[in-house]
Amino acid sequence: MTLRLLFVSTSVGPLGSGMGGGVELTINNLAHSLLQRGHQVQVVAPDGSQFSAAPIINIEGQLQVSAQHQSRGTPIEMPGDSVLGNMWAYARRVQADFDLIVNFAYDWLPLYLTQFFQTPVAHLISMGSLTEAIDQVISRAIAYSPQCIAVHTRSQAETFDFADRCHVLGNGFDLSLYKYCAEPSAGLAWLGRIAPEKALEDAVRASEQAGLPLQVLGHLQDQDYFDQTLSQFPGAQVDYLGFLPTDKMQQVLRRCRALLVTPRWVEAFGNVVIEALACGVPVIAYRRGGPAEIVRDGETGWLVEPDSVEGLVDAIANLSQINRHACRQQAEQDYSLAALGERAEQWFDKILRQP
Ligand code: HBI
Repeated sequence: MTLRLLFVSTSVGPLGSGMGGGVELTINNLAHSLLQRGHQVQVVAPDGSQFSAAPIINIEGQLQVSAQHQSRGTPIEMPGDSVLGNMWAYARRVQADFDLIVNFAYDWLPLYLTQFFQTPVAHLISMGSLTEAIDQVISRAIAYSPQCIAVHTRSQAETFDFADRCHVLGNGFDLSLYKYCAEPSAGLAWLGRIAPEKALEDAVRASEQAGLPLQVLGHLQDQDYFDQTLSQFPGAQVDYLGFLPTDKMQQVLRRCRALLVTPRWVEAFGNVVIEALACGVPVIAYRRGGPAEIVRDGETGWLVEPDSVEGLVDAIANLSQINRHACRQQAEQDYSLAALGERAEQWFDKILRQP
């Protein structure tokens, strides 16, 4: 059965700006995978969004404060002319034209509104547990609509006390965008939003100790943190290339010997891990969160004791044991658009079959 789907985007930035981090790629990939299966998709997003995969409605208003720097007790805050409020006012107006509404914002409002909509609302939760208020409102949404919550990995689900009530969706990518590279010609890579919870400093220190250059790509969210990291390791050879669109990013990534993934927090998934594997690039990651569920230790990369820089350096020294073709094969087996589309349809079916 073809579904008419309304995607309501993250509230922290326009699609295409990089401010939404991994959610931007997730929305793009999920739209592609469902369009390929004959469903209709329309996207609602903050003004200034760029989106090629499906028709997009740009909504004005003030962006939400990013949740990942809030402490557990932080109360919900909404700016005056909230883009989140405006996006959901639009969704309410058009809900009768859709079979299902999918929310991608890690925010209180859409979760709270679940019970007030006639069209079923589904939520793809993009981070682990961060605040009491969000945990409580997700539990309330599950009480009203038991199948409505999906996450990316089991370890992300485990950060919530309703772990067994979440669908684990993984993620999926248009692997044709990532060109396999059998022979690396560059040093190491680090990819992601540049902010303290991503612990770029560990990758810089490890590259300095390994005597290899480090190419850094991603949205520069915290300039002070970045400056402080570079000044801490004057001997490191760090090249910051900015936030690049997928094609330009993979042209850099594919030539690298390995991607270093150094999350200080429980990374919900780690889109960058799949992007590296798709290029044949081994992944060296802390054994923490989503990346630890994805990387096959000793086969498609190395899993390292969390926060151990010497562990990263040892893994870098053992890269020759990793077969780059096995990395590409893993991406094709588990993380293609077809695999994601299949898992998403199963999730939607369960929601739509609820009494
Ligand atoms: N914070 N309030 C809020 N809402 C979001 O949708 C959000 C966020 N912080 C980070 C974020 N989304 C994404 O970058 C991650 O979920 C990937």
